[in-house]
Amino acid sequence: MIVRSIDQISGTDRTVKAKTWESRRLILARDRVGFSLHDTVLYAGTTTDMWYANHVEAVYCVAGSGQLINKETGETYDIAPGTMYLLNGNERHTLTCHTDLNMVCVFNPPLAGPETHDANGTYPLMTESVSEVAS
Ligand code: 9YT
Repeated sequence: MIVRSIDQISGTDRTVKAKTWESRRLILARDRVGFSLHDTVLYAGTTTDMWYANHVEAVYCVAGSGQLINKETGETYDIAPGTMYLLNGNERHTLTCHTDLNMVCVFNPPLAGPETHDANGTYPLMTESVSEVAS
């Protein structure tokens, strides 16, 4: 069993900051369970373009409000506590934050740890051996 808190991973390589968000990566590839689990805060007033070409991601909103656009279809969705979206088709999407948005995110395959978005909003596919080096 693993028990781990946000406080314990603050200031470690499990906490990754980008321009529009901060991700606390509670479970990573090095934990060897087949997925990663992140507590993410996206900052109020920001818009983030993303395209997880190499991963499936489920995102569950626990606090805040915003708007999601599926760039493949043009559909828009209100994001609020209790709403989940699942990127099961590598969809390009945009998330706009009306307030700070607190999201719980699950990635498969699991992230290795240091991933941030490239110019396309994509995370690289990092291997287990890379994640071992990072641990
Ligand atoms: C909702 C979303 O994808 N935000 C970007 C950060 C990402 N979820 C992460 O690495 O935690």
